[in-house]
Amino acid sequence: MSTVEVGVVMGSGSDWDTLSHAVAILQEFEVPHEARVVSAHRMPDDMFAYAQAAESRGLKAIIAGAGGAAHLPGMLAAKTTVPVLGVPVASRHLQGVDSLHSIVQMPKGIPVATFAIGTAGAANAALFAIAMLANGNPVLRERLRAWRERQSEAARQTTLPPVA
Ligand code: RP5
Repeated sequence: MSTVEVGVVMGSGSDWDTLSHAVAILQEFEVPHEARVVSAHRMPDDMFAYAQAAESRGLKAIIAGAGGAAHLPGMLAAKTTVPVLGVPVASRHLQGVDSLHSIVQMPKGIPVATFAIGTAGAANAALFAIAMLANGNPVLRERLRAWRERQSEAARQTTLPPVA
């Protein structure tokens, strides 16, 4: 039986530079996860199968990243009630604004939680998935609290360069 709790899927191998930032966070928090390419338009049957099996496989969240006409998160969300966290990937021509609009503008009834364009969005999607899982997992909650505290301390320690 699978122990995967968070699925990270992306429309293309070219999205990996972005979505790897989500995977890095999941690894750091030791959250069981998987990462794979599930293209909405190049492998639509696989995409439907992935979404349809998500709940029975025990997935608690799906982080889905795509660029351009980024229909992957919305189509996954249409086929499962497992929460879908959408990450707009920066596209070559429109720098990801197209991806953002494609993912965030879901019509009423099928929500996709949409994050920032690019690597910050990918990392934050993972942190958000962890925050959801932490509702029922005190160990994960403590890891998240400690991670935030380290981040705060790093910000406190910031030294600014002299005025030029
Ligand atoms: C989308 O098209 C992918 O999510 C990717 O961001 C974009 C470009 O894909 P490739 O042409 O690089 O495979 O489906």
